[in-house]
Amino acid sequence: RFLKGKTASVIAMKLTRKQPRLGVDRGPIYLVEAGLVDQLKELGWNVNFDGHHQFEEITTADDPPIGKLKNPRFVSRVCESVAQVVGGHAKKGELPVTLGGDHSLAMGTISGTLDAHPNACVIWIDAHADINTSETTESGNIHGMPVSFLLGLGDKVDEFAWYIGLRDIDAGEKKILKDNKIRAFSMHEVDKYGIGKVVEMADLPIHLSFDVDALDPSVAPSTGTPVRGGLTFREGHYICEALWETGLLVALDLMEVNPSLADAASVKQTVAVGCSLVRSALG
Ligand code: 5AB
Ligand code: MN
Ligand code: MN
Ligand code: MN
Repeated sequence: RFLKGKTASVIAMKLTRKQPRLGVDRGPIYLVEAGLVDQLKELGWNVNFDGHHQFEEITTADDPPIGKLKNPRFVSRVCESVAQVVGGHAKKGELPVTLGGDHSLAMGTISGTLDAHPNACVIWIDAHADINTSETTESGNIHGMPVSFLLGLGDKVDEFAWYIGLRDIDAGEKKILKDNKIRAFSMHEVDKYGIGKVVEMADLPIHLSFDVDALDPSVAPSTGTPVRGGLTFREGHYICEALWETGLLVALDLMEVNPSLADAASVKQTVAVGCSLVRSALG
């Protein structure tokens, strides 16, 4: 309903400096090498491969922490350019699929989506809330903060976030969720109501930001911050399928695939699950 035709733009984000555990930048390369673009073509999409974006010119800059925030200038400038790339595709009526990479990229992807679809809502599938602020963060890693930064942008982002799959929330984050009346479905609700009920609620353009660590580590082991007790293979796919069926999906992020954090078999498994989630979300 919000797209013009069936064109997806695949944007692979290669970047390194944002997490202490390096390697998350290589995730997108693996996903593309696994044949994701051709797989989407087989599903009937015109695919615009927007290449592996690199940010070397930004990484060389001197970037000492601001307060607790690590690599703040780098992250902010990368996200700015991600926003332009995603927004450009979205405005043409395409469905941007951004592969990551560090989840702080979602500040860029979601800003881009909102440029084209100002009333879009965000569905955040994650083991974590990623809503720490520069005050509440203990790690200083910006991938734990994108949602609070986005909310901070103010009135543009009213209808903001739902969360599904939460099971590792910091104390400061819990308060933010409560104070902002953000609907969060933890694994407790997924167990209690079933994943089907939990996804039946959107009627706005949907930006799906899927952190692969929402899945159980037995399903997707190659990721930076795995937490036990996650979504099953089927639950993860069901969410993607159900969102596709709404006809409202306008953008997708698949984030936090990190091929440097596991043995070859686990990497292969995680990359395969990642591709398969994207295929499910795109029909
Ligand atoms: B991810 C933690 N809450 O703020 C923090 O993988 C973890 O994008 C953040 O969801 C995990 O550092 C970020 C402890
Ligand atoms: Mn996470
Ligand atoms: Mn995340
Ligand atoms: Mn992470």
